[in-house]
Amino acid sequence: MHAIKNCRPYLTACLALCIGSTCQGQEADSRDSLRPIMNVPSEVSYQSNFNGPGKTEPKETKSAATEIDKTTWQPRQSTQWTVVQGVLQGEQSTAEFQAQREHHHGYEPRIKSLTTPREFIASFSVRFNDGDETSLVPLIEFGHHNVRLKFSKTGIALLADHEQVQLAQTQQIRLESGRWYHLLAERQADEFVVQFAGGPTLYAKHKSLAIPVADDSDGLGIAGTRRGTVEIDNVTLWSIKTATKARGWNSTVKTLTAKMADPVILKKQTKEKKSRSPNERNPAAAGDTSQNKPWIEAFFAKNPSADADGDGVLTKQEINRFKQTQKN
Ligand SMILES: [Ca+2]
Repeated sequence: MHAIKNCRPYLTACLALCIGSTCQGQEADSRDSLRPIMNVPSEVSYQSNFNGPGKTEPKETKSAATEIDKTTWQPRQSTQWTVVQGVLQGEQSTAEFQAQREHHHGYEPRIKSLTTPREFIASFSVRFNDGDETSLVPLIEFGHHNVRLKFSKTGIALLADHEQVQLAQTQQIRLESGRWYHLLAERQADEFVVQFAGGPTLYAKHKSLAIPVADDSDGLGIAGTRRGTVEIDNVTLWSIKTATKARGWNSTVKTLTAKMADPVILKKQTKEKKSRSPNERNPAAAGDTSQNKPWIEAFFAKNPSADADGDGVLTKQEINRFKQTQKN
């Protein structure tokens, strides 16, 4: 009732959107044809094509890798991210890091955007190169475990509420190594819609979508294939005019929901997830962390395995527990 696998209805919508522009199925054309269908943009909160400040050099201009801006992007699980040849590129963590860890090894490049509004319009390009698909990755999510697109060789599933429910899925596009996916995603309240350039569009409405993620991890997150690389490009994030819908949304959503499939319940929430303490879920609320205290950052560098929950942020609580286990 709250989900849809939608292919054909979108073609009509796409044709309508594409009137007046070229719609020859070319990738760039079809990327440019993506327009918000649910939300009305307010302000751009982030925009980059990773070509450097003020530069518009073509990708063929091979330049050395540069460091990423960590005020806007947060690598997870010590995976390695640089800006190279006009794209944001990620690979797995180092062998040294992986050898020290018992979990959250960083086998898949993972990154989180720190500038995604809670309600947003997000347009970007992403591709996954080489590596292996697992039951968890590759994925694109908005809010950690909140609403997630799981890519696989058989299709793409739209999962929500800690991956307990599948709200939509498509077999029209699948995980293909080296293929660029251009997409435009929108969330408002309990609704989420994502358009892939060239189709399809996936829509979902579920009460869990409206609940902010407890650990302040509400941003766009991307994880690649195991031991593969990820490239991200052409990112624009907008805040939206709240409680306002784009013109035509009422009829668009009717089209989108006409062939809605029922949600598929995948699993019950585990007790473990429920029982995590607020501090574990919210490093910022834990006070001193590797993000604001140089001594904790230094401790983290020497003892990466102290980051028990593997979220890339070391808290004082984690240090205390780590010291306790060292004594025992
Ligand atoms: Ca670029």
